[in-house]
Amino acid sequence: MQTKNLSIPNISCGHCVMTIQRELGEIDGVSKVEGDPAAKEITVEWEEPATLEKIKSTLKEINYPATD
Ligand SMILES: [Cu+2]
Repeated sequence: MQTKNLSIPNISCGHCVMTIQRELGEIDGVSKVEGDPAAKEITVEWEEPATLEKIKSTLKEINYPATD
C-alpha cells in the first residue's frame, strides 16, 4: 500500500473533492481518497495495479492536475 499527498491548485470547494474522489475511485487499486478543500490537497492510498503515474494522468484528464 502506498500513500501520497498531492497538491491540487484547481480545487475550489467540496464538490471538487467529491469529483476527484469519484474519478480516482474508479481506478483499479485505489483504496482511499481524502481531500481538504481549504488546503487544496488530497491524500490517495493505492496498491497495484494502480500507479502514481495513472493517478496523476487521471487528475490531469479531469482538469485537476497535481503540482508535484
Ligand atoms: Cu469545487
